[in-house]
Amino acid sequence: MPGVAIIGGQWGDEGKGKATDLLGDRIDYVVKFNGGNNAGHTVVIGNEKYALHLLPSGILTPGVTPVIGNGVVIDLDVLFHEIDHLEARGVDTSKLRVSANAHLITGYHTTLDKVTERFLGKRQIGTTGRGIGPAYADKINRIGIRVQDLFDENILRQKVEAALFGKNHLLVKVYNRRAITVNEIVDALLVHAERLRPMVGDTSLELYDALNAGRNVVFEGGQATMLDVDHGTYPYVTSSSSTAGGASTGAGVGPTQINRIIGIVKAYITRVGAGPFPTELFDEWGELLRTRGGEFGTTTGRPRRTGWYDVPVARYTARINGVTDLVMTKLDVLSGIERIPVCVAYDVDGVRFDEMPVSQSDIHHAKPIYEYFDGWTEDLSSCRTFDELPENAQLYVHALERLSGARISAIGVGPKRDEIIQIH
Ligand code: 2SA
Ligand code: GDP
Ligand code: MG
Repeated sequence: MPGVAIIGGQWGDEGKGKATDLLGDRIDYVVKFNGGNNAGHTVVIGNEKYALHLLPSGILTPGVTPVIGNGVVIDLDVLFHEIDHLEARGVDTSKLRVSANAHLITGYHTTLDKVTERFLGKRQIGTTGRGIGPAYADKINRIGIRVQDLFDENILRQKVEAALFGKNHLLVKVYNRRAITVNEIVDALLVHAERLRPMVGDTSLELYDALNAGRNVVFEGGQATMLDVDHGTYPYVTSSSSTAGGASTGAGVGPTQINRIIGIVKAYITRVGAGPFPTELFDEWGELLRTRGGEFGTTTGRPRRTGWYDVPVARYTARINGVTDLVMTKLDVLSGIERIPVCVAYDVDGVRFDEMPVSQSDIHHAKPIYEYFDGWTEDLSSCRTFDELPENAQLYVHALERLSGARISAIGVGPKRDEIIQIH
């Protein structure tokens, strides 16, 4: 502490929500800096299970100030639905702060996301259909609608008009859909303006002041390194910066104020949506990981693709993010597997790659080179210290630590808040 980033180290769903929650008692602010309601973080507290999409998962810890940073794209219907849902379950959301510079997802973004995917056919990305890509495209194209635009109807109307220009042509002529009117979008946005107003501010300045006052701030990454628009398996990526650098731009905080960068990795690996995945399993082992690990999307319920731990991915994550330590989740899921394969390098058409290949074609052709580790049969969920783990589980963790190039500071042994072994 004070500035800690939590970053997905694989293709998402590593258990970032749980890792953020783990630091809960010591944190003052939790900032979501990228993505939108494509994210899905599941946190289990006691017998209660919470699925969060747009709100940072730190909102579940009393006293924490949750922040939606400028790098996020916000669907206001979803935001208020999520707030109402949490309030109904007794969670206090009154401290939520929202950046005036965050962009808004509107009806035309979700429509475009869905129709474009359909028309891509075999080249589909497998998006979550939440309008994420089109909203970021407008941002980069400088025709996005920002939170602050809600508070001047004239400006809002002009901006929506500019954003719709061209889109209606596409929707009607290419995709055979009805045209979207300026009025319907403006009305749908303005419905939320007054409720949102008190939450809106200069969150970059608020975080600057907080960090300078010695407050502990967690920057909670959505998606993951391999889904980052620059560093992931492009074009099979999300449209935001989900690596550590994104925490700085997406929250408006200088990089030197982020002191610790925690990469979250599973003891195996999953992916949702399309795109290359070298260790993917299509056999009963893949099914076992999916069933045991509960590998179904938090947002869409889609079954996740599953595979063995991938060292080149972990090494890449450690490098791209400047990871200070790794948290490894879901070690418990591997109990009962006699010999656990770990991909230590790739074979690309006869050439060995110890590091992630830079060429997209090479990543698509990469075949895993496996090393095998003896497994264990014990249930790990009650282990709370490293020494309590079966010897082979200890050896597995030590081997992955050595191969991945970053120290492992905690190990997840179950979905519950306390089912974790803290090493450092
Ligand atoms: P998008 O919707 O434009 O961001 O989709 C682009 C790619 O990014 C992937 N993506 C994700 N991968 C894993 N988990 C995500 N969130 C949900 C969860 C997923 C769900 O946490 O469980 O519920 O299905 C997430 N969000 C985006 C997506 O699969 C595309 O490959
Ligand atoms: P996120 O997107 O990275 O926050 O991860 P998700 O919440 O989408 O998916 C991770 C899932 O794994 C959730 O259902 C968690 O409750 C669960 N989980 C987290 N850590 C562990 C662990 O150590 N063991 C087990 N069995 N489940 C875990
Ligand atoms: Mg998730």
